[in-house]
Amino acid sequence: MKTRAAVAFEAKKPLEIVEVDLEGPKAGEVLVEIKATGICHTDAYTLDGFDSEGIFPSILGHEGAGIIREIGPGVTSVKPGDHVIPLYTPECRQCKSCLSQKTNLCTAIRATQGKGVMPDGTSRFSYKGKPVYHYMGCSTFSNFTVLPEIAVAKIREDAPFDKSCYIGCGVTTGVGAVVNTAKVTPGSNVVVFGLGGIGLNVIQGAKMAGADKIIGVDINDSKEDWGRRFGMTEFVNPKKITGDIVAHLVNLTDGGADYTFDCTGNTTVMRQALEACHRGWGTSIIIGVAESGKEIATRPFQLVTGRNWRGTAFGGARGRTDVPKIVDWYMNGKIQIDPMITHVLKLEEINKGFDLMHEGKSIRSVVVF
Ligand code: NAD
Ligand code: AHE
Ligand code: ZN
Repeated sequence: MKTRAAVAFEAKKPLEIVEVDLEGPKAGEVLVEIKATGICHTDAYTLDGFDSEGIFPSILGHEGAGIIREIGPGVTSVKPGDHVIPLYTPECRQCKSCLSQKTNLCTAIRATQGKGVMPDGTSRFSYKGKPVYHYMGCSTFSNFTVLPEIAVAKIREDAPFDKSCYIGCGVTTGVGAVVNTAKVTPGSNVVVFGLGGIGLNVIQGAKMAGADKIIGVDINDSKEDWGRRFGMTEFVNPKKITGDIVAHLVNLTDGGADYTFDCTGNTTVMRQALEACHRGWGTSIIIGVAESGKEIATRPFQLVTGRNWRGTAFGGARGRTDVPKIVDWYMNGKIQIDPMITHVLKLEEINKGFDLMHEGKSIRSVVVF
């Protein structure tokens, strides 16, 4: 079939809206009509050429929602008409990682996913007879896409696509980092670095978990109002304080935070987040994705004296199990999504969504098909 898609032909170039060819689902795969997709900073990072696994031409996008239109041979867990959220972290429930119950990082298809192809080693997308690669196993910047069955979460049918798509990455990543990875406890002091589409979800997760102080750190002053809307109690712009940001935060939290979260992808900030943790127990969670080649550093003494440095992907969520529950949280009013969706765009306007993100003018832009 033919489908409209925003194709990343080259790094650092705008996406081009073209009709691509899409092969139907093979064994164990499903065809999904994407109804809406968010634009996450990770899409921009890959388009800008910062991803070690970046591959072109490809169809980016990994934060979508849609409807199953066709299933390949052997598919049993979903059927045409089911509403689904694509999962860049699948859940096969059979691999060593899934069976361990210690991680959400399913390994069933990770190797082929990182190479931009389906589990059989080929792409379903092509343009003018040449392959166009998949992205994070999802490629939600296409009106139709093919995914492995283990990489879709079936969700309730009354959830609106233009909101539930955000659960495909940003919401689950931020809220999940708090509840699944850090396991923030009531009364904790929390510091969140970077108040964008992920950081605001960390804030609402921390509020839900009963945190006491929730301090937001951002170099963009306009993020203060945003943070306060979701439960932030104090705001710090590191450019506006005198002295060292770590000392400032340690002072605000009576010796250091119980939990800190990096939602910037900046390795200098990651170090600050670790060092702003309380001696003896503070835990820093890296969510931000750093540019290819960047490394983190700190004095080992920071860890010797009891700080913990950890990371999380997709908020530690097991997609097929946890994503439907997060959709329920949204539908039941436990978490908010609507106010964070600042811009709704047509596919033809998708590059504007990237510009708004780089200019710090959006929280989430959503493309509706
Ligand atoms: P965003 O662009 O919406 O937000 C980033 C925020 O960080 C902005 O408000 C910006 O002003 C702020 N910021 C930038 N530099 C800063 C600095 N030096 N100090 C303080 N604040 C600073 O991006 P997003 O969509 O929220 O994504 C945030 C990060 O999380 C990205 O690196 C993205 O790739 C990553 N991410 C990771 C996962 C995961 O599973 N681990 C999932 C989604 C996104
Ligand atoms: N491909 C990059 C790493 C990118 C990365 O860390 N991605 C996160 C999700 S970001 C979503 O917005 C992730 O899930 N990581 C775990 C995984 O298995 O990819 C690189 O450095 O090669
Ligand atoms: Zn993302």
